[in-house]
Amino acid sequence: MPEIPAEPYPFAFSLADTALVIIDMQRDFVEPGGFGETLGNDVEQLRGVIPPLATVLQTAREAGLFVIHTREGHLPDLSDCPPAKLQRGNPSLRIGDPGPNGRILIRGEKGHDIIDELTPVPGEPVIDKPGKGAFYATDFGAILAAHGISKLVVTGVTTEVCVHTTVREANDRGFECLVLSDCVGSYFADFQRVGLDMIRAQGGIFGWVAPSTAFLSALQNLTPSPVL
Ligand code: TIU
Repeated sequence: MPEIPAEPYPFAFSLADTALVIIDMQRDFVEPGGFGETLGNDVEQLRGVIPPLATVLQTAREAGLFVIHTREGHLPDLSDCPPAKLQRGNPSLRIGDPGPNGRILIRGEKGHDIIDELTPVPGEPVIDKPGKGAFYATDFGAILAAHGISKLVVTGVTTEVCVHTTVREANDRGFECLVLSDCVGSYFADFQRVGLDMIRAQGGIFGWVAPSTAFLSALQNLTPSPVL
């Protein structure tokens, strides 16, 4: 079985049992005027994730790896948004309020959709989730099971919120998770560093961590070179 050099030790995977998971690469988190900015964050902190993640996505598609995307957001009537989440903090705009890209974090609005650089293609499921974790109140687990997936290569934003929550949910459900360090992003440099440390500590208590270059090399080795 191919292995990816990773911490705390190599991550074994195959094309058949592994999915690339892209978490919440939505305008609402990485572009100005969205949910992330209303919480007081500088969205520029996340934009460095886009180029390496676009390369990973393209290479995964070429290799035939199963790709699945998630989006955090709520129904227009907010019936799936707990009052605690709606009221939390002191945002400049609340979930459902009108913003420059439509209503904040509402399904169907421009701000809720995935950024142009990472637009899903047919065959790549998009999981709409009301919470931070991809498993909560979604078909994510059922879709992975239907495809025979037991290993997740996890990317997206933010490292300490939706990426961590999803990795912890996946870990408790028996999945093995490799987090690509340059393809996950945080609004806070310290959280990025410590968030990755938390995953790989204690012999990989929640999973593995590797740079995208290690994953790309492993994928390219699986793909036969064209005969000239
Ligand atoms: N605020 C923050 O860091 N993240 C979120 O609210 N959602 C996700 O991480 N997707």
